[in-house]
Amino acid sequence: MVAINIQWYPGHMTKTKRLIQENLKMVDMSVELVDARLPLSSRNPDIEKLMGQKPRIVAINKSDLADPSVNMQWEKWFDSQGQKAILIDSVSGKGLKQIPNLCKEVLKDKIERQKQKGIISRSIKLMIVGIPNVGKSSFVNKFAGKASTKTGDKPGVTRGKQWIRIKREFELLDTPGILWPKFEDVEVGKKLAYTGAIKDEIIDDLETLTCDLLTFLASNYAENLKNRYKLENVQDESGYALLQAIAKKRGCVVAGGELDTLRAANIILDEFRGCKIGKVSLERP
Ligand SMILES: Nc1nc2c(ncn2[C@@H]2O[C@H](COP(=O)(O)OP(=O)(O)OP(=O)(O)O)[C@@H](O)[C@H]2O)c(=O)[nH]1
Ligand SMILES: [Mg+2]
Repeated sequence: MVAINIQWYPGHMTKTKRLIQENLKMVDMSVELVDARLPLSSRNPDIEKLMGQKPRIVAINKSDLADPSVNMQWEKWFDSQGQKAILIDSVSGKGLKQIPNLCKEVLKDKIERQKQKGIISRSIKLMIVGIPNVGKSSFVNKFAGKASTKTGDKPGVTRGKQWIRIKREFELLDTPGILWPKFEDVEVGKKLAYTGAIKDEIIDDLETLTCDLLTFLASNYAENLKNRYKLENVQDESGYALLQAIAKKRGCVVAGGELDTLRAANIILDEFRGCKIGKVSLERP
């Protein structure tokens, strides 16, 4: 079984929680980013508590990496929960054009009240929240139309808070990602690890993790797996047999001819994260 070191709760995450609490009063609403491949597992239950009654929209990011038909189901699901949600891709910018109107819709009453008080041109302050590596800074940059904040393909890039002003109409507060201290549900932890939201360094067994991913792919995305690694049959194979087969195909061998399954595991995780195995959704509503 894959174990994730739950002792891991860096000090900067506690700091981030405090940062969110302290700045909440200053913002009008929040945009919570979730990962389209795992919209529920990538939601931090702490954020729910931290945000309280603050108006919020959910931006289902990285939709370009997830299964398009499942994406649609998620958008509908959030809607059915009374939560405004929108599918976006912060790299191409798809869906981002709708964000301003969505925010104004959510804040309709507040804007109306301000108008009556004679306040008209005040900018809308948005706090961008979400787990590490979900694409918060990329979202901010794309929304701003310029690179205003640092991004990176590993968790923990943004450290402090950062305000970015956008054409007087919006002000965005980028925040560092926060994860929750305990992964009570091993499945949640594993899915986060597949996508790279949890650093590989704190996962005790990358090979077992990869075997579990392969088992999932074999039963849900068999064709993708077969095509990528030129495999004949995947459905009846164990995760470990698949890992070995892929190690062989990719020439992952060490001196003496033994298979280097750890190297193969790293390749597979990289390719999964890079969408080379195809658009995959790890959970459905
Ligand atoms: N394919 C794809 N990649 C994305 C998308 N949004 C962000 N990324 C990539 O995801 C990685 C993380 O992006 P960041 O914007 O740094 O994520 P973050 O949430 O700010 O991360 P932290 O600051 O570490 O919490 C980068 O490699 C981005 O290019 C998206 O919609 N689609
Ligand atoms: Mg960031």
